[in-house]
Amino acid sequence: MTRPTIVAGNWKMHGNLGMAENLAEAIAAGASESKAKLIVCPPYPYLDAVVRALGDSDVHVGGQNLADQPDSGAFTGEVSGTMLRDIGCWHVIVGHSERRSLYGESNEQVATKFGLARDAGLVPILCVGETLEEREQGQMESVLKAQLEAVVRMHGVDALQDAIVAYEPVWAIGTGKTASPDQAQAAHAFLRQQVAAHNATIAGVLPILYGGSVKPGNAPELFAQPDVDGGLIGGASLKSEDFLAIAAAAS
Ligand code: G2H
Repeated sequence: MTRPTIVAGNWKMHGNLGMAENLAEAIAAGASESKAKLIVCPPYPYLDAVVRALGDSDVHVGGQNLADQPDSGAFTGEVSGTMLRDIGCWHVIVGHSERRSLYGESNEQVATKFGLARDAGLVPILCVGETLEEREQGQMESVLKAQLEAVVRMHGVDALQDAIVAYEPVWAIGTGKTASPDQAQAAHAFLRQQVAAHNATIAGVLPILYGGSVKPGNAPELFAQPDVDGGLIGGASLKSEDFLAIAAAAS
């Protein structure tokens, strides 16, 4: 089963308007060299400028989060999936570990956001991953299963048909520690098996990205794993040359 390689940049809360525009322009200029499908996820205030800077390149834009409420209402500080779609986003990250740990998002809240993203016509990038403590206590599989099953329980497995999953072990995020290719492959294969238990066809085409200190130097070995379909890149997505070098690791 062949799946496209996807390389998505999560810019987190970094940069300023000029940096966002320059980064988007540089990525757009190099995108045609890449065999991977490219996505960038800037901070909310720069989304519109990045959409414009990317012009008619094939690079897609995504939000880093969306509200857990339907389209509009008195939800100060929130941004809906419909608003993201309205300004040209095609994707949105849901359930990043920083949202789960720093802002207390539960599996159910993440599943709600996942459904609202799809309702808005966005392709959700569902992040899952275990902490170091959970891994050391042998709970990796149960944690991943609970995070994934919350979505399947709420929306059915068909909801994973137009979605992306990103495995991001929390212990590897921004720490410089990357999961080894074997560790990444084991987690990705487990996630795919979980989906296959519901529907083997959907499992076969579901892109599962790896995230956690991906860099140009480790991307080729990670992306060579049979169940690793690309990466969700944080720190290294803030320099166009590094992001494009990671994209170049796609076969
Ligand atoms: C994990 C990743 C991007 P980094 O959060 O989502 O960040 O590559 O900096 O570990």
